Amino acid sequence: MKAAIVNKDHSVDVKEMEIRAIQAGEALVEVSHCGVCHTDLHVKDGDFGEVPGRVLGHEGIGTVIEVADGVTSLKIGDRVSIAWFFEGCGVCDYCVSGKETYCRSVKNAGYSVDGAMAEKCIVTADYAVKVPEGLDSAAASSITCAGVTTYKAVKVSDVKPGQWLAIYGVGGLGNLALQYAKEVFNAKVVAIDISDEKLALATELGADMVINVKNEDPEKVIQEKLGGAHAAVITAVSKGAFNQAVNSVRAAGRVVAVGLPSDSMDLNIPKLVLDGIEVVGSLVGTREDLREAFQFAAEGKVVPIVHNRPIEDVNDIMQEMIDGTINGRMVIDMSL
Ligand code: 8ID
Ligand code: ZN
Repeated sequence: MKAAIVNKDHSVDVKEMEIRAIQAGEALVEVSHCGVCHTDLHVKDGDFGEVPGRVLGHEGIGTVIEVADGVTSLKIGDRVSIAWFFEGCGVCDYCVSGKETYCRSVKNAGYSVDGAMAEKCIVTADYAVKVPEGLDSAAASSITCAGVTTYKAVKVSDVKPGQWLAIYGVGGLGNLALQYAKEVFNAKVVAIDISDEKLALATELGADMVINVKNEDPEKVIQEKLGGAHAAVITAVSKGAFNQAVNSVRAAGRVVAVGLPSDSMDLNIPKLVLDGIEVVGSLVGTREDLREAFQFAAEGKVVPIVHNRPIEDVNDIMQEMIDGTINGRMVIDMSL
């Protein structure tokens, strides 16, 4: 089968490979779509460790074409997702207390196991979340990482209806953070980015205020105009945005870190203590979070902005992501 595979030199090749037979507990999925997430860039660059030979992709959607004997959670013909949270151990404290993405034995698609930028993908049947009817596969693909991650991050921010949420970065994740914040959590949103095109999209999607960091200081504007945001979600791949987010929330505000620049952020200790600021990381979402995130998209509350591309474009797409020219998400469509 054809697959997008990471090379030793951090490049990606689309080439033919053999896929092994499925084993107990597994299912074989014929992939139809897989979004390209900025995390795929971090993975291929070795930001979380070197993974030569790995098939990328964790925004996968496809149809089950084979199940191992004894599998009851999936059947042939089911439409399912292949997400970053690929499998947990199922028995540890994290797995049994609603924190399964933090399982210490977790497997991640397109990083520690082969992912969905391929014609076929093997999944652990009990962990492949079904896609609701009425949600098309390209849109579902964008929800499988960008959607669930930001839906969960807004949940973690604990922003209440009518309160202000600052969203740093309105890219593949951020545009969905904005939609979930507005349409599901009924928050007010100030969107911050470095690109006028992305901020124009944010305005179209209902942002109550937009700030281009290149023209204005978001900390100053948000403190002066809003008295500080109640919470912030950072999807920007930039240390600067993390520092600005801390300085743009009001006292007792919560800052949710989602973006993954390989960097450290500054955290002024007196500011942290005297203002009671909370800084918390948030990693994708559980299977239940993904079911919920899918459902809001199926109901049309959240509408992923997707552009379908052939798998051969994977390197071009990654370059476009670095250049910041993608509005929404580029989705590999295996039928192209
Ligand atoms: O579970 C998680 N925590 C998780 C899940 C999925 C993705 C984390 N991520 C991480 C990715 O690995 C990546 O580091 O979130 C980050 C964003 O992923 P993405 O949304 O897929 O990337 P993108 O489409 O390139 O969007 C990034 C946006 O940030 C803006 C860009 O203009 C773009 O709109 N941005 C940047 I880069 N620097 C900025 C800055 N200084 C900025 N916006 C504001 N200020
Ligand atoms: Zn992702």
